[in-house]
Amino acid sequence: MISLMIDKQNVSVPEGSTILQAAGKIGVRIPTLCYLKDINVIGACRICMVQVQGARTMMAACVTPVTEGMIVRTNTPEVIAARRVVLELILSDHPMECLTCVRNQNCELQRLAEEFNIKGIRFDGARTEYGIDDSSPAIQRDPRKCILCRRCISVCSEVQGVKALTTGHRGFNTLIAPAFNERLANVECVQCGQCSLVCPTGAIHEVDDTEKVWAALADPKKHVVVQTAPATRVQVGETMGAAPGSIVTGQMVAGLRRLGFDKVFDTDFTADLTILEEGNELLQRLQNGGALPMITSCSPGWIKFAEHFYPELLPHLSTCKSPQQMFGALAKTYYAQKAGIDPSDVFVVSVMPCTAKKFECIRPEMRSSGYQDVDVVLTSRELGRMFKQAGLSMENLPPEEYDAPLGISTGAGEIFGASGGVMEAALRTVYEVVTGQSLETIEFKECRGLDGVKEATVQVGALPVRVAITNGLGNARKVLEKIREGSSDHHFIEIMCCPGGCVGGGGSPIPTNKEIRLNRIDAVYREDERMALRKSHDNPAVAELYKEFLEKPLGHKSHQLLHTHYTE
Ligand code: HC0
Repeated sequence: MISLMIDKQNVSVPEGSTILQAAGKIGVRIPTLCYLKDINVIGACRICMVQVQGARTMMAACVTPVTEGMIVRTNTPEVIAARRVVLELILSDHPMECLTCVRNQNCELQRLAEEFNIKGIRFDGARTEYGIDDSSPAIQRDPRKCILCRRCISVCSEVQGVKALTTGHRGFNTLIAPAFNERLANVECVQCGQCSLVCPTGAIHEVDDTEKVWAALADPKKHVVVQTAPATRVQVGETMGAAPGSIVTGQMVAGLRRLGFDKVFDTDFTADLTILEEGNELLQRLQNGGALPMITSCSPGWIKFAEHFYPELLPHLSTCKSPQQMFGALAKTYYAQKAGIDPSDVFVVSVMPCTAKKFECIRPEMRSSGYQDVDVVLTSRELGRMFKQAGLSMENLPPEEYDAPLGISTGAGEIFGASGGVMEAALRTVYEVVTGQSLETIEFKECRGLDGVKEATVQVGALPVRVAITNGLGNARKVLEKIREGSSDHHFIEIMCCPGGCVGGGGSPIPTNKEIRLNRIDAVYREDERMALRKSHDNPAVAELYKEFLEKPLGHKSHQLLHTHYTE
C-alpha cells in the first residue's frame, strides 16, 4: 500500500493507483472531462490538474500514479485558476449553442463551466469550422462541439473493436472523425451509438426522430402503435430523474397512452416468439445439420459488425429477425387483420435503448408486410424528451397494463435486455421442449453478469449443449476468431452488440457506466421474478398467434414474415 496526503487528509491505496483514485477513496472529487474509467485514461484535457509538493508543474490526477509520502493539493487558488484557463480555452473554440443543443442540461462541459463560475472567455481566438456529418440514419456528428477528449475513439476501438473513429490533422486543427474525414455512413461504423453514450458534450448524438412521431400521433388517419424494448422499462425513469435501476413499466405504458398512442404493445411479446422460432431452428440444426455454432441475430449493431468484419460467418447467424422487426411485420399483418385496420394506416413506433435499431428498420430486408415494417425508432433518451415535452412525470402516472395481444409477455422476454438473457430465455424453452420435463430451477445464473465471455454446458436430454455469451463486440471477436479458425466447440452463441446487453445500449439515458448497467441488470432480473409466466413457450398470446395465424414455428408464414438471410 502507498500512503499519501490529499488536501491534508491521509489516505492509503494500492501501489499503481492514480491520484484520482486515491482522492475518490476519501471523497475528494477532482473534476474530469476526458477520463473514462478503465477505457480512456490519457490525461488529455488537463481539467484534473492538481498540485504535488515538489513537482515543477501541475499534474493530471487521472494519469499520475501515487508515490509514498506524496502531498497533493486539489483546490488551491492556483489549481482553480488553472482549471478555469483550461475551460476557457475549450470554450473559446466551442459554439455557444447550449440552449438548442441536444445535451442542454446534461452536458459535462456545461456543468463544469457552471461549477467554475465561468462568466466570460478571455481568449477570443479562431474557431474550427468542420461541418456536421448527418449521413447516418442513427448517429449524427457535430465536430464543432468536440472537445477532443477521445472517449469516442477509445470506446469504438477498445470496447467495441470497430475502430471507425480516429484523429486527423494536428494541433488546433485536430479532428475526431472516420479516417480521411469520411462520413459515418461510408465507413465500418456499426451504428451502436456507444460513442454517443460517452461523449461529454453534444458532438455525437442520436438522430432525433421525435418530430416524426409527434406528426404521426397528430394524423387522424394513422393508427399509431408503439412497442417498448425489454430494457426501456428499467431505463426511461432515469431520463426523468429516477435512480438507475428504477422499474417504471406501468408508468411508461401510461405515459405512452397520454402521448396519444392507440395501442401500447411490448417487444417482450416478440422476444418470446423469437425464442420459439430460434429454439426450433437450433434444434433443427443440431438434428439435421446446418452451420454450428448458431449465433443469435437480434442485435442490429452485431449484424452490421458481422457484415463488415466476418462476412464468411453470416451463415452461422440464426435466420430469425430481431424481436423489434418481428413485431413490425406482425403489427402490419396479423394485428391489422385482427383489428380490421388497413395496414397502410398502421404506423409502428419502437422505443429502444439502441441507436442501431434506427438503421435496422430501414434495411431492405425489413419490409415483409409489404410496407416498411417499423416506421420510426426512438431511443430511450428520445422518449424521455417526449414525456418532458408533454409535461408528464413518472410519479404522477398511475401504472397501467400493456394492450393485448401483442403486449402479453413472460419473464423470458424481459431478460432479453441483459447480457446473457437471450441465451437464458432460449435454454428455459429448449430444455423443456426437448426433455418434456419442467426445469426445477429456471435461472441459468452462469449466463448472467458482465464477464467478457461467459461459457456453460447445459445437459439437454442426451446432448450436452455448449453455449457462450459475449459482452460487447470487442469480446465477440474472441469467439468469432475461434469459429473462423475452426476451433470453436460451441453449439449456440449469444452476441449482443453493447456492453451489458441492451441495458447499456447506445440509446440509453446518459450517463451510462458500469455501475449503472449493473443496477439496470439487477432490475431486469427483478422484473423477471415478478412475472407470472417466465418461459416463452408458456406465453398464451404467442400460442394463440400460432393457432390463428402462423400455424407452427418455422412454418411457411414464419419464414415469410419472421426470418431473413443477411448476405451483404
Ligand atoms: Fe434489445 Fe431486442 S433485447 S435487441 O437489446 O433480441 O434495443 O432491450 O428490443 O429486437 O426483444 C434493444 C433491448 C430489444 C430486439 C428484444 C432482441
